[in-house]
Formats: sequence, C-alpha cells, structure tokens
Amino acid sequence: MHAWPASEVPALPGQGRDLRIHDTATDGPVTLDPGPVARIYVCGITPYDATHMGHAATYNAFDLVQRVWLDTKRQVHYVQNVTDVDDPLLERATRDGVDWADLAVQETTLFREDMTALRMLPPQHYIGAVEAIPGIVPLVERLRELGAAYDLDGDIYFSVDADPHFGQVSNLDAAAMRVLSAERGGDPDRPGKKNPLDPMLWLAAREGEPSWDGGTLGRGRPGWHIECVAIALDHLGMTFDVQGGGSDLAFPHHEMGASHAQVLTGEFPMAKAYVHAGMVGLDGEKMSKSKGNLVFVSALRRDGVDPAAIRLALHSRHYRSDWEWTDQVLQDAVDRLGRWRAAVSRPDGPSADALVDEVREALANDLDAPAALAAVDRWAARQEAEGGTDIGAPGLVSRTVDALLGVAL
Ligand code: 5CA
Ligand code: ZN
Repeated sequence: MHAWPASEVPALPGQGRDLRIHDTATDGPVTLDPGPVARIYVCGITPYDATHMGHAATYNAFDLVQRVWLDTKRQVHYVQNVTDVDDPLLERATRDGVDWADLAVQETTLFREDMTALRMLPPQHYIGAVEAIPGIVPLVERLRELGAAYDLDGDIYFSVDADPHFGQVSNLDAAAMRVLSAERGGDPDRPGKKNPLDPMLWLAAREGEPSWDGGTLGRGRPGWHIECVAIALDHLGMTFDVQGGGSDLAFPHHEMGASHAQVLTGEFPMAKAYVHAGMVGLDGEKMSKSKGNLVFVSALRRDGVDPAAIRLALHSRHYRSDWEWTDQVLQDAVDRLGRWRAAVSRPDGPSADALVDEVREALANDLDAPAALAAVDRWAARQEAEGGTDIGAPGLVSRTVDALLGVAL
C-alpha cells in the first residue's frame, strides 16, 4: 500500500552523532554502526481506533531514530506493516456491524493523515498483512519442512523449542511468558500444543471469517508474528539495525518474530537492537483500544490544536518511560511552541552553533528528547532576555528543530 508524503529534512552544518540506544535483548545501551544505509522495521497499527497518543508517542520515538541517522548523512531504509487482518480487527468490526476491510481502510487513511500532520517520516515500504500473504505461505511451508512447525486440528503452530535463542529478546522466565502470552493474543491453554507458548503461524479458515488460499497449508489466514517476519525479511533481510515498537510488543510479538526468522535463516540475531517505547496512559491506565480510554491525534487536530504542539508534547517525555497524557502536557507544549516561534521570528539572536551540538548530543544519547527541548528552551530564553547579533541564528535554530525534532517553527 502507499505510505504518506515525506516532509523535507534540512541538512545541518557540522557532524551528526552515532546513535546509542537501549536494546531490550541485552538490557543495555548499544552504539549502532549501520552502514551507509540504516535498516529499521517498526511494527505498524492494527487499524481500528487509530491514532491515539500512545501510538503517536511510539512512532515519534522511531521517527527520532531516523532523524539521528539522516543527520549522519546515512540513508534510511524504513519498513512498516499494517495488521489489516487479525482477531482484534475482526472482533471490532463484528461489534460495530461494519465490514472489517472497510474499517481497516478507513483507519489506515486516518493514520496516514495523522502521521503527515505530525511530520513523521514515511516508510519506504508500507505493507499490509493481506498483501503479504503470498510471501507468508512459503515461509510457513519452510518452517514445516524444517520440523519447526506442526499441525493442530488444521491450524499450524510454530515450535518455540526449535530456536536455541528463544527467550533472548525479552529475557522473561517461562511463567511470565505464559501470562503475557494469554494476555496478548496467544493461547497457552489450548490442549495438544507441544509447548504452551507456541504461537499460531496459520489459522485454518473459520466460519464467517475471511480466509485465503494457503497452498499446502489449506485455506486460512496468517498468524500475527509471521506477518511482520515475512515483511521484514522481504524488504530488509536479516540482521537489520532496529526492530521497534511499544514495550507491549517485546513479548510475545518480537520474541516470536525473532525466533521465526532465526529458524528460517539459520542466522542470529534478527535485529541488532530491539527498541521499545514506554506506554502512554490516561487517568492511571494504559491507553488502549480495548479499554477505550483514548485521546486521538485527529480529535485534537479537529479542535484546532497545532500538530507541532502535539509533537512537542510527545518529545517532552523520554521515549522509554511510561507516562500519562494530560491536558497540562499539551498546554505546556502549546506554550513552548509559542515561545520558540517568537524567538525564531526575530531577525537576529544569540549564536546557535552550540545549540546544534547540544540537540545532536541529546538525541544520540538514547533519544533524550526532553534534554533536546531543554537546550532549545535555554536558547529561546537567552533570545528573550538579551537577544544577540547573529543574523544566522534564528534560521539555524529553525532548521535544527525541523531536521532533528520534526517540528516546523
Ligand atoms: N499491529 C500490531 C503490531 S505488528 C500492533 O501492535 N498494533 S497496535 O495498533 O496495537 O499498536 C501499534 C503500536 O503502538 C505498537 O508499537 C504498540 O506497542 C504501540 N502502542 C499501543 N498502545 C500504546 C500506548 N498506550 N503507549 C505507547 N505505545 C502504544
Ligand atoms: Zn509487528
């Protein structure tokens, strides 16, 4: 499918910094050294109830990853999926009495509009699960040939015991994995499974649900994890730089995906860093489609909130922390945007050469966007208090904020 239009990223003077980022698998920082083309896969939405502030915060983090790389004059090869067929989407369509495919199209369209308004860089490949099915089927067949998949009443499961590295993304014990599996789309209690954690690769066609021709697999539809693996391997290959998503994807989704890919290719690891954003909450609970406690980007836009202010609000919390969306978070961002715009609209100001380095340094240090905001705040405060004579400074600040933070002043 098509993605959304890219906003331009201005080039900055001087040298960009290599990204040091927290990797869930090693539970520590890694300094990534991608080649001339950095490769990143970010899990996309399941298209219903998009785009809430939790989604936006997660995509914001991975937009920053790309901006840091682009600032080092690398190209970025970015792939994102859309889970446009899966249990939660079908359940929502049934609940609301709408066609599941129409719901997916409508919500994906809204997501594109929100991403465009927020100036999030688009993926080069934006791929739906449905369009990936022809690539998924041979992978499941291959896993069966390798003895890493088995049939259970027509459904096909992946055997987690086939991967010697299973468990090395999330580093959880078996009991914790079992709990999360049940909570997040797995079926650990289904009788007949070899290992309760084994995830579904291919679901045999069910009455009243969409299904596709799966060749030797029979009619059915793909499991969730193999969807992302097929798309990632097809467009990025193995051992790409970053696999990204919210922290709720570390297990089972990224754990299972890594195992599928590692068994399929015999290579390890699938990604050099597994990067996870914290969960955004509202009124003390994780913002989630199933709970319905959602603040939508589109609703704020309709209320006349400047998307640049939404973007600054997202930057105001570190991507790895769990945080609460409140009206005050947004109000602070609106105020900050006003101060920054006033500061750059003057014909001259204090030198901004050091500021470029401070913002670069902050973002290269595990995407410390709050520190980057603080650096710009200091420049804006100096501008307001004493001004300056550097006629290039306001423009340089604008370009820095645009290139590295995705905010047009
Ligand atoms: N389609 C799958 C990934 S393949 C999926 O998880 N879709 S989603 O629509 O449920 O979530 C899309 C992204 O937003 C995921 O990375 C998820 O971790 C993230 N996300 C969902 N809720 C929140 C939240 N409250 N805070 C932060 N990120 C969230
Ligand atoms: Zn995914």
